Amino acid sequence: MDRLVTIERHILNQEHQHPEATGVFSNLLYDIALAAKIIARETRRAGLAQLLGMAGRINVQGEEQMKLDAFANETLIRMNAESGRIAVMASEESSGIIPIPEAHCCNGRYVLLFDPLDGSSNVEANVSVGTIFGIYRRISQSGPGTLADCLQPGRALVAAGYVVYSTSTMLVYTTGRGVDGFTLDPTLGEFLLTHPNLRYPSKANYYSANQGNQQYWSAGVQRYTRWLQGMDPDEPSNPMAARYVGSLVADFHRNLLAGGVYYYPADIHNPSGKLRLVYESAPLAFVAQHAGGLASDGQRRILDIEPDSLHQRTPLFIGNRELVERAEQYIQRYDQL
Ligand code: AHM
Ligand code: MG
Repeated sequence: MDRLVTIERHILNQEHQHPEATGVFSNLLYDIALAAKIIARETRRAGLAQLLGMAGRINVQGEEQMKLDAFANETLIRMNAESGRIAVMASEESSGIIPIPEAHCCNGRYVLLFDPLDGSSNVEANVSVGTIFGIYRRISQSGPGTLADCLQPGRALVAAGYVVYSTSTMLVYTTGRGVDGFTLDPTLGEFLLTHPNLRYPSKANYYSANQGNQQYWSAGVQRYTRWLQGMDPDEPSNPMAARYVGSLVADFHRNLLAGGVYYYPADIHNPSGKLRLVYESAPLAFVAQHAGGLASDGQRRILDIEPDSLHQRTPLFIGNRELVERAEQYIQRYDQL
């Protein structure tokens, strides 16, 4: 019989590889896994509990906020605010930094950034949604954590990951030593290691983009799309299949397992694209990088971008390395830079 490895066991095994580890970081990862279980439970119960529908609030991005978003946001905040492990947090659903109560922040060594429920417009249609998180070391020396703690480039991440709430709940994360995936066994209430050492397959099968926006894309992105479809007359290629869930986490996850590229480029209405740098693009870029993939805004590596503000947006091309590099080449060749 295969060895059964729970996420707790896995985190502990990793901690043992670091003799200097104090266990604080491990406990932070447990807290996130527990928050994911609570959100997964609520996602399943959403219909029954009449949580579906708009909460009647507008979030900081000017979008209608679903009740499940608010629940996921509050769960992550409650789980981490008083743990003593975190100096400061920030969330896509909160306008400023989320300060930690004075009594709990000062010894907190880590910074937690998250998109609590990504793809939430899909909730009503029973389509997969997700949580994305990134963890940094604080850079401020003492006292409450600061905005600067939250505005670090993705290359400084110490861990990042995501949770997909779907036919099963999966948590995928990396601390920079390989990417591992865990599936929640609902009968045990445990995340079990089901996808150790995830790597992008060398052959990519899918591309994922909202082609309804195609007419608004730059010439380079439009031409790149034709190449993905095997229709660039100058660069023969095999056509790839299109798959677009509209939940970044779900599209990213499928492309990680089956090989592919997700992109949400800039367009004439949204010159910086749609996705948020610190809550969505940078954490997934860190996962992609450690699975042998790549993430770019079309010109720069996502992990090298220094954020200016919490809710900053960025174009995103993410997935198999060759496909992302190819996007950069098309943009360089066909767009007036
Ligand atoms: P959200 O964080 O408000 O849910 O927005 C992000 C989502 C991504 O999950 C998804 O890939 C994208 O927005 C879909 O956007 P669109 O409907 O424009 O294709
Ligand atoms: Mg999101």
